[in-house]
Amino acid sequence: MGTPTAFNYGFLLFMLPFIKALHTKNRFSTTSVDQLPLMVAAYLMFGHQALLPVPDLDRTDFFLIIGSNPLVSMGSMMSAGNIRKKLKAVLHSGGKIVVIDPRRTRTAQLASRHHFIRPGTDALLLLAMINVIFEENRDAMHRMKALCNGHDLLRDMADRFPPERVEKITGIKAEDIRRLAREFSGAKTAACYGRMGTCGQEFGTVTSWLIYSLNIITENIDRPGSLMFSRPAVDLVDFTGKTGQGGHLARWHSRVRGLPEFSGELPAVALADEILAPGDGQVRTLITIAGNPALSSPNSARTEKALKSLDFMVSMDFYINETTRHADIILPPVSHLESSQYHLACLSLAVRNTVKYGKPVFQKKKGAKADWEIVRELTRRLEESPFKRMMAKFTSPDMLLGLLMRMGPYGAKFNPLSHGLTLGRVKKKPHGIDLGPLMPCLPGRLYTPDKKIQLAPEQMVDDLNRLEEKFFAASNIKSDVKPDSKDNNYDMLLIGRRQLKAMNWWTHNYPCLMKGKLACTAWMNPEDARKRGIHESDIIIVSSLNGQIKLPVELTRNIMPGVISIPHGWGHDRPQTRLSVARQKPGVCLNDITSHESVDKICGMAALNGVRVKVSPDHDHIPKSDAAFS
Ligand SMILES: Nc1nc2c(c(=O)[nH]1)N[C@H]1C(S)=C(S)[C@@H](COP(=O)(O)OP(=O)(O)OC[C@H]3O[C@@H](n4cnc5c(=O)[nH]c(N)nc54)[C@H](O)[C@@H]3O)O[C@H]1N2
Ligand SMILES: Nc1nc2c(c(=O)[nH]1)N[C@H]1C(S)=C(S)[C@@H](COP(=O)(O)OP(=O)(O)OC[C@H]3O[C@@H](n4cnc5c(=O)[nH]c(N)nc54)[C@H](O)[C@@H]3O)O[C@H]1N2
Ligand SMILES: [Mo]
Repeated sequence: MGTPTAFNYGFLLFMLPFIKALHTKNRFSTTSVDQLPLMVAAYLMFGHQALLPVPDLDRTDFFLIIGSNPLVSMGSMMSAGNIRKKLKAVLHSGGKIVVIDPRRTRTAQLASRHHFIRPGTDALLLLAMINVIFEENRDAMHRMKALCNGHDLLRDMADRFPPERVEKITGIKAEDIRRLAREFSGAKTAACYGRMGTCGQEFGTVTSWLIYSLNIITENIDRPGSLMFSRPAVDLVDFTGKTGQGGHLARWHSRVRGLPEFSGELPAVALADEILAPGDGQVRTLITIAGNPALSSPNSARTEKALKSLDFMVSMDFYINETTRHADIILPPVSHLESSQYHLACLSLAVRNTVKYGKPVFQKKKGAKADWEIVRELTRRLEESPFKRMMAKFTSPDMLLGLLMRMGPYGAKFNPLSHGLTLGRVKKKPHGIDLGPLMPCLPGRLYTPDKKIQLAPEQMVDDLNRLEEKFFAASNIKSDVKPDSKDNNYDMLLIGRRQLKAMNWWTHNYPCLMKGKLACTAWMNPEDARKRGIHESDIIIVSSLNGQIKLPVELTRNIMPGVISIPHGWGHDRPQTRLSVARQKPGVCLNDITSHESVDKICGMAALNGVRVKVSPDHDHIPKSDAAFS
């Protein structure tokens, strides 16, 4: 399952019965190339995978952004209208925004301050900040104690990481780390938030834990202006929490590589293994729904080889793209403008509680089906129980949504005199209804057995050994980063990039979005270019242990020396697709050079950032200004 499923309430509401009817343990989604570390951290610390705190942007005095670029992404796992306006408001009211990113992003340029960080070392920065806060008695544990468990252990762990120990590795000076720790803990209110940069790396889960911990030990959780929990009109956390579906970790492992399951899913990097490796349990049939794993999973060549080798494949998608071209059958859903909209997932991550329902803009054609209708029909045909078959036939997303809303925190329940929410009432307000600012809700909302926040989950504490091994192994005491023996001469670190006028891979076929300057170019520091004899607009070769790509380069001081950035979303040159617009400007696929082997051990999240690469000029290629930017 790809990411657009998360924005499709009809699909989300009909997904579970469908998955149950399939009777398979081989379920994969883009969660494990995206936000999985946050969900694992939330599950281990708060007891529920979807109890994810968001920054209370409207009221914060100090906003620390690590590895996210909300001015381009528009906020992720944090829903807010007009992010630019909200960030500016923080600054105008005397607040501060600090950005930690290997690239000086648009967000970093708007912020009060920016620090470059070496990719993949955020956990060390956070440990050092926590170290300073405890060391200088700047923590608020005397007030937080009643709500938490394990702070002594967290303190002991952080004890091992004073700023001086990590400054060279992270690239942030010890005095800057101390200042940041003091500012964060000293602010009236503060919120630290991390996203793709902190999740998509080898230590994504530990980093996500430390981000939450930094907020918690400084009493910046569940308090206005800090990290808070949304309370949406349809509260799936509440609903699934009560039915015991708050999450599971490592109940089973993938057949080939032994990667852990999380809440019924195996990591996306294991999909190709399970298809390619013969033996009992080998996957021979695949259903893809709103996903393009051929390009969006690391090591695309390997994924494509796997897709090609299947016995049978079905895709639910409106495009014949790099993935669906391998399908035997494509089930096309109606377009977004022909479906009604309700943001089941996004409203659970909103910086202010609101509710809104959007009616379809266009009537769908006769015989056309929405995703939920396709899934419902498939469930009906797969399901063995006559009762479930009948249920599948007579329900609709709005029936379920209406029911969940009535039962929800603002709902009318079944009291005819209540003024509470019903779907009918929400539909009458097409501009939406404001349900007010985020409200404190702890400890009531925790799902941990002891109703306390777990500050030192075993899995996280154990993983610090791997972190130390990676960066401080004795064999490597002299150099500040331990290079893997096999990729010694891969001397640059590759990170990704999102572009304003594209949504992952799938919007590159919209003519209006492809007009103008949007292009697939690498960004590199002039210092690194000079050392390699590379000039502005040259075609360069970027190679990793998994492959190589060639693309034009742009030189900019907005990127940390030693780091190269390449946007994802490109690589539309594969044969047999029918993406006529995307094909005209194919670009290259970043995942041709990322690795399916490099993962976060706790949960199997793919390390998409911090990939070791070699960069050289392409001597065969004579740059021809515009033509180079294909
Ligand atoms: N315009 C646009 N908006 C989008 C999308 C899109 O494709 N286009 N995609 C949507 C999706 S699916 C998602 S998940 C969100 C993602 O939302 P964000 O996470 O806000 O988006 P990114 O631009 O990936 O930001 C990640 C940042 O982390 C930095 N980074 C990379 N490695 C590291 C590291 O090791 N440490 C630190 N500290 N930083 C690092 C990168 O330079 C980058 O600036 O965006 C969503 N919004
Ligand atoms: N190297 C690297 N790789 C990455 C990332 C990165 O930062 N760097 N980011 C990762 C992240 S955060 C994400 S979210 C993934 C995205 O990974 P994917 O979700 O696999 O990629 P998309 O291109 O967004 O694919 C979406 C597919 O859904 C289809 N689609 C769109 N809307 C609908 C709908 O309503 N119904 C149906 N049935 N189909 C629909 C589109 O046509 C397209 O085929 O990529 C991940 N991969
Ligand atoms: Mo994503």
